[in-house]
Amino acid sequence: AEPAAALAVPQAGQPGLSLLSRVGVVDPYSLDDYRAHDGYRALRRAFDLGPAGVIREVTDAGLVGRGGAAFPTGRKWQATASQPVRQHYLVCNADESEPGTFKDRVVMEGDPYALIESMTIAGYAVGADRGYLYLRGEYPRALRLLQHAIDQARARGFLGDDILGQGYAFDIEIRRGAGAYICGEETALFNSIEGYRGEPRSKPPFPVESGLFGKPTAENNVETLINVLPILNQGAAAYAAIGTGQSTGPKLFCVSGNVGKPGIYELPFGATLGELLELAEAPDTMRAILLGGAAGGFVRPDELDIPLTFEGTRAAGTTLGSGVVLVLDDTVPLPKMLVRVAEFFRDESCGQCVPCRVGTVRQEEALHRIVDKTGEDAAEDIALLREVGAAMKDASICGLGQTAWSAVESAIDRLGAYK
Ligand code: L3W
Ligand code: SF4
Repeated sequence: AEPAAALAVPQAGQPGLSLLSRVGVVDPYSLDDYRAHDGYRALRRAFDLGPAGVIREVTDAGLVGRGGAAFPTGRKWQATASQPVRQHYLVCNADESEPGTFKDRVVMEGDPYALIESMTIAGYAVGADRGYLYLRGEYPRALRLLQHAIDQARARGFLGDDILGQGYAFDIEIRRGAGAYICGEETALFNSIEGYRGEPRSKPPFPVESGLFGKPTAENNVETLINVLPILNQGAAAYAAIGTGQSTGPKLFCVSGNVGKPGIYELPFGATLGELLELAEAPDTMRAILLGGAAGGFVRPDELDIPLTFEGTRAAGTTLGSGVVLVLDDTVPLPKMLVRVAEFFRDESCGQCVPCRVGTVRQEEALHRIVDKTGEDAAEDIALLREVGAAMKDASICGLGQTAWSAVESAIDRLGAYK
């Protein structure tokens, strides 16, 4: 049996600028219902603007990537569009696998046509005639809905050789992941689509220059892509007026753990962690909050004034990541949870580079020893963890190894774990 989709709680409250306004409202199987709720208005505007005009709007809106790294989307699209090689690709990263992240699933299951329309606009902007949607294998309901949406869109002229009679050809193919977290790393994802092992490539060259099948590729997260709809429908200025200078627009947060109301929350960038946790009914017994998922970091309950923006979390020495907010109360045994995080990274390391392949094993061993030796001095193992963590951070090829020690480090330094 498939688990039900997570609770969706629209909070942005800005008509036309909410990412979740159709979720739970439209019939996700109906193209007509989607069109009756503003669907395919943005694509028509995109055709009016032309590819360069779309990129200008996205750039002026200040949209940055929602997968965690916050790279400017307009810059990525411009860099892809300007490559002289003829074949360009658009890839949607829907391999949502960061522990605690479930926002893209809610969008794909509740508003699948929005993603298909967004990919079509992105493909048009970057000069791609083919898009790949790389979907987490454990999302069977999303697969069914998205495939249905693609088939319907194609049958009705919203995909295919001559979209809406505008002479633009674009089609989308879904590829399913097979359960490897590392395939969410953009270049491992390309390798997976190409039929190779899901191992990250060294960057540069960046995908905008040499991505899928060695061709210029724009790769974006689901949430990043669907932001293009309010940007084109309402205009870049209205969009950029939401949030802060460096983090514009609405943001989806995945709240889970020991809270009264877990689910997806949509807030304008700039709300504080405390405001979000009040909506989610976090308890007084809250002891720690994990921001950004397993690759993120812990903060304390006395740090609730941290603004939920990329720059605000960075200034506070933590990360927004992909929007994970996981709450732990006083019943959670933190040392055991850290062992679980370490097991996860050891399991999911692709093994390609030494710092990560060996470091994730050594990290897990040290954390096990600390748990097993309760009451004894953990100083020696903590020193080893720091040394191994620094090597992973500095010398790993990709983000997995570079962040495999982040949660443990923040637990030691911010929460005073093992004291
Ligand atoms: C052209 C340059 N393109 C960078 C592109 C690059 C990529 C994007 C970001 O993600 C994050 C981590 C965690 N010319 C470029 C350029 N690019 N320089 O910009 O690149 P990068 O390398 O900074 O990050 P990344 O390795 O793609 C790692 C976050 O992931 N994370 C996990 C998220 C999980 C999900 C999920 O489950 N859906 O998203 C956890 O926090 O923050 O920053 O496209 O090619 N000069
Ligand atoms: Fe593979 Fe880890 Fe190296 Fe990334 S850091 S390439 S996951 S071994």
